[in-house]
Amino acid sequence: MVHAAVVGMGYVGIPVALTLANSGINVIGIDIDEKKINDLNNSQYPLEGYEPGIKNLLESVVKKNLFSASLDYSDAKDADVWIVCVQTPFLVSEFKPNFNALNGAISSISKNLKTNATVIVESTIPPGTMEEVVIPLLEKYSNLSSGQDFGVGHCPERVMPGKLLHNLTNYNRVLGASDPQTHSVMLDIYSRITSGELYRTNLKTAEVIKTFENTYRDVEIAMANDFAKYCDAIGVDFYEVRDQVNTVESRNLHLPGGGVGGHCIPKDTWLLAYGSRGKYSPNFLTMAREINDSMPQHICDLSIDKLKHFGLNPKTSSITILGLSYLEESDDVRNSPSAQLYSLLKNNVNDVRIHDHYAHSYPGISHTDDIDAALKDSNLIIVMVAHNFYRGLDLIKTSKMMKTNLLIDTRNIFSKSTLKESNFNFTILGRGKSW
Ligand code: SAJ
Repeated sequence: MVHAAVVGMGYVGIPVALTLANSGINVIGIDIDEKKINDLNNSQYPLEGYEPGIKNLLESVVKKNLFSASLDYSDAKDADVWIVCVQTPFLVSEFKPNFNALNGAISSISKNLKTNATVIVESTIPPGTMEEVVIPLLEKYSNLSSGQDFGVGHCPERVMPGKLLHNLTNYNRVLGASDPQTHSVMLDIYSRITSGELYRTNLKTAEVIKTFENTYRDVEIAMANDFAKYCDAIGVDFYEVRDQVNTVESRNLHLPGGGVGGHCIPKDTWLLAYGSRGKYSPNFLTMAREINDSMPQHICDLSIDKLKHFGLNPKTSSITILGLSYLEESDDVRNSPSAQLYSLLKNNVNDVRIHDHYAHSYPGISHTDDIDAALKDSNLIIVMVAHNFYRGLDLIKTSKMMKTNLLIDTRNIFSKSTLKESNFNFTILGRGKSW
């Protein structure tokens, strides 16, 4: 094994490249972003977010000359293994995946692929993509034949921001390939990376395992959201119900919220649906996705109704959204439900503010990390993210800072008694309202 190349220096690619280099083989990280390349070569972690251990690991492998980064695929033309970790977004309005990054990576690899090399895709892709898109593209520019002259594998990523190295070095992994030689190369690679189990299967099964894995979670969350709206409609406390239901073995009701964000859950159901190529429409699964997608609109409707109920004109009111990240205790804002809620509210409400003390920036949204500025003279607070910081807010002080004491808690972080003691007129998603 001479060396490996990892294409896509993002949340997936960087940990893979550094962990692989740390196992003692030379790794080149390839990306199209020159700043990222320069940062990496200067041992600067280029992504936002706190990832335990990653800065030290980067410094160590750069110092040992085991890792370097480049814009140029030809720098890796001697690579024995190529690992592709680029984004694969889905265009819901057109019901098709955006393969620009994948096609770009695979075409460039194809022009630099050496005989007997192995190409492994970690990106999450619709079932059928390896055989119908990746292999033909690799053969097109390399004039090599898959199976004879090079191997192809699919090892779907299983990352979670904030726990990148931990998950990568402990989680089980699925190794999809169509020949034993490629499986043995993948076993060598991934046994260097993780102590978890390595399960061998074929390419399409590996694609389905990953898309099912996340679709399953999306459906679990959609169930919680639909149950919560049902409970609000008939005046029952969803959280009381959930506690009792979850005492029954093999029940695991999830939590409702203002939406489902992140880099993978919002798109993987669509990738799965697309992968059946029209042979089957998983309507139940896509309906669950649409329920989760509708949550920011549901919260927007609750907010406007609440303002009007208390005689306030939305146009001249002020709303404070607490939380911009897609997940508590994270600075990751990808597919942020709060950003979607912000856009919906801005169509109806004059002054919409977003507070977050982790998130750095979001295109088109200027949020603040000053909680007092976010709350002062506001009419309505909407808790969208369960950051611990919000649980510690002095609600009596907060109540006095506001013009009117209206509050919508989508993450059930405040108890009803605390909210009542602080004179808030509140709605808790799934737990009804105080007015
Ligand atoms: N969410 C809810 N209710 C819940 C759980 C989550 O509304 O009960 C929302 C979150 O607020 C967030 C979104 O869903 O906006 C996604 O949350 P997540 O916990 O699933 O976080 P992700 O997107 O980082 O999920 C990743 C996924 N892993 C991969 O795609 C490889 C997911 O499959 C994992 O279960 C999750 O990490 C994990 O827990 O490790």
